Amino acid sequence: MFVSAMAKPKSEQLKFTSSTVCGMCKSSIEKTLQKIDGVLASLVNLNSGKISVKFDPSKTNAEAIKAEVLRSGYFFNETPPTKEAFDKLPECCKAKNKH
Ligand SMILES: [Cu+2]
Repeated sequence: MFVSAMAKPKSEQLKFTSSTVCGMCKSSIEKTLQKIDGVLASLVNLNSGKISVKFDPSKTNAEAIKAEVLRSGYFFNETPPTKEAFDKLPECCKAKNKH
């Protein structure tokens, strides 16, 4: 009776856009995401800034992932990163965020 619910894979997907402007942004966001316990896979599209993350919902959640992205100095959709984190970014990575 509950077969369909039980067959659901234990992973959820989170999609957001960020402020990636160069290869360094891409790799630092990837590193940030992969450090989070429960993140299974991440895909960062440098040109569009679109990021998708697959995670185990029993270990982490969208809010935690968002917090890590902001702490690493990058936008999570319209939410700007903390100033401290942003200031630590290499100059090249700040370009898009100066607007
Ligand atoms: Cu960069």
